Amino acid sequence: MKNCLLPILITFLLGCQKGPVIPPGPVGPVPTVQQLEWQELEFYAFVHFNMNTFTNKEWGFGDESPDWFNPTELDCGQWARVCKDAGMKGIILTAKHHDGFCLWPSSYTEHSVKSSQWKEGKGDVMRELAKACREYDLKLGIYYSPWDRNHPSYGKPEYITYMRSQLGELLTNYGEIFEVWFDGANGGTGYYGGANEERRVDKKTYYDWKNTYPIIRKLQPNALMFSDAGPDIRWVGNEKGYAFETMWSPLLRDSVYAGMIEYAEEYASGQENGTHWVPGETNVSIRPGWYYHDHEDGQVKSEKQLVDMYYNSIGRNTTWLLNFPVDERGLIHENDVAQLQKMTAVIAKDFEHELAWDKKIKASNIRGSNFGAGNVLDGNKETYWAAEDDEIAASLTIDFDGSTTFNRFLIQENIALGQRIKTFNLEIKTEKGWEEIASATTVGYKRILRFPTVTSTTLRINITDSKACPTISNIEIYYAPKLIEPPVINQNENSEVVITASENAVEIYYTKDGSVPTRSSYKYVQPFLQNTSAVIKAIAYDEKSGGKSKVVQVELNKSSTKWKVLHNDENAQLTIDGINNTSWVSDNNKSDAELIIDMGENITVNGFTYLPMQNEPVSGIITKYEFYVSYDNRIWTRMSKGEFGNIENSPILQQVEFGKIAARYIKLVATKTVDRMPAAYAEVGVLTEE
Ligand code: FUL
Repeated sequence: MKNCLLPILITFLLGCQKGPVIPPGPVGPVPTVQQLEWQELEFYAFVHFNMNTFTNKEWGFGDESPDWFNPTELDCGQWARVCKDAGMKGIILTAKHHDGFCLWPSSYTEHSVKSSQWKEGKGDVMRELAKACREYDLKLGIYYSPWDRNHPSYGKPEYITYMRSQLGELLTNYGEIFEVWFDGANGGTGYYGGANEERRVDKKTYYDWKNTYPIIRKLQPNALMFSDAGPDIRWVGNEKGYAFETMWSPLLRDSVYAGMIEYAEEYASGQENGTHWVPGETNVSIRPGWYYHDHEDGQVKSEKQLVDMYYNSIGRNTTWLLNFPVDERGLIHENDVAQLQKMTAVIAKDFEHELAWDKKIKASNIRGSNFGAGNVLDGNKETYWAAEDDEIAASLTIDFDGSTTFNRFLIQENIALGQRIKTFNLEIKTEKGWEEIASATTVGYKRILRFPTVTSTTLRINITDSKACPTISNIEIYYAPKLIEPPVINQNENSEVVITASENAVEIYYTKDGSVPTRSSYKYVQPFLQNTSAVIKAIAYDEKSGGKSKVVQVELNKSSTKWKVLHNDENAQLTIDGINNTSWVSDNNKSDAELIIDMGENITVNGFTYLPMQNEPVSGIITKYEFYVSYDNRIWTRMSKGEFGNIENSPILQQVEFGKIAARYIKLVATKTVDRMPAAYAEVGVLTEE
């Protein structure tokens, strides 16, 4: 009798519990405790502030005088306040950039703040920032450039000792450090203590990372190290502010080294079969350059660009490291603060009301009652839904209990057990049955999908392929209000103004006299001729929602109409057409590496500008140049010779200043391009004194 009852009892209990309650085993590499905590920071700041701030460069050569470093109103408290208000969790400072100047009074070099006039050599930016971060409860990180264009020993074994000693100072004197950022740019020309030469290093072996990492670990066990190759956090392979659609945190780490050419293409998105947990970090600057240049005051990224970056970084399984080029005063510029605040306001609105938290949810499969579907809506990151071991495709269905309108979907895997999901899609119930509204690949720590607004009573999330049974810790659903983007104003080669709206549904109004456009201004219907100087301002209105965009404005200046590029190829004129999206590629002859412009009259110039090609596929970006002026197109005076720092990763407008000189002709000579292809130019111009 007893023996007969036992199997019945066991069957009954299992029936109630549905399957075993043991958690799924880990799949592939898993994060460390430190990596898990770091991932939750999500959003933190980069500050590029160093010698380049005062020399107006992106990369210094290493021969700069320490005296030039002299902020007038340095206030790290302002940086911390701005970051804290934006919901950022930490600040990483360029303690030493490629030019070797140190923001702290290092005992191992004279090339530091201690030799500057700032605070009579008694200042220490690292200390001021550490204090501000403590006050505002922010984490502190350091950027340390392994490449040092100032140090006499760079390239020799002694330099590694120097680098380690400096890291020792940074990692012991400023409290807890959360991230140590190693740049992949390594080796090249430099001052090197006066040698003025090119020094190449073997990026794989020179820094002896194998023995350098443990030193850092010992001094700061909780700090994570960043580089292309990790070991803890990896680069996303671009400086434009986006991670890839498919983003695996596992990486084939042993195949990667910092600065490898093929990294961006082959490794940046991680690998499904990656051997180590090395999650991505998306780094981008709020302006075109990493360092402050006053000519970029009007080029701070727009609200729309920043919002896109949020979704394309944090929404794609990476953290977001947003850079502020702190200015010569030592402050985050007002324009940058304003744009940052606009972005955070949009994001706050987008995620204001969560729509699924109190709704009914069921799963196609669960491994046991501890792993029920309700765990994804309970707001507790420790609990999660898991399917049975061999279920690599499964679905969750949310019943909204009435029609619900939404356009954002947020999902998180329980990454403590590894990243699993390979593909998933979303469907809503319609009168005709299930209709797919979005599909995507990886999830990881967090994935956010944006899609056109839909209304339905029911949402189904289908995990269509996974490395092992899915484990989901969180799902959130939102309705984000429409962001109406400002129109884009351009002038074509026939001097016609073309205004384009971001969406068909909106109407555009504009003015030509500098006044603010409203619905009573000119309504834009087609391109119009504008062959005199004018300030064009435009605005977009969405009749349906009643919303309007910000006002956008351009100054159309016809002063360059007297200009002519002296070249038989008609297309060479594209380099002075004022349109950034058109460019001219010189052909292979050596003489074509020269671009000569006749400005039509003598002009007093004090610099020149070069904008590399902006359209993909980009080629012929000039890295080294010479710039000449002439009265007669026969006798030329060289005004400048040099390199455009970081132009490969960041192909932005380059601005080079020199002493005032009157000239009618200018000549830009490309002596080296990034890919050794013929030089290409989007725009070339001159700087003139006001
Ligand atoms: C790059 C550097 O060369 C840039 O100057 C900047 O620091 C950026 C964050 O990383 O590799």
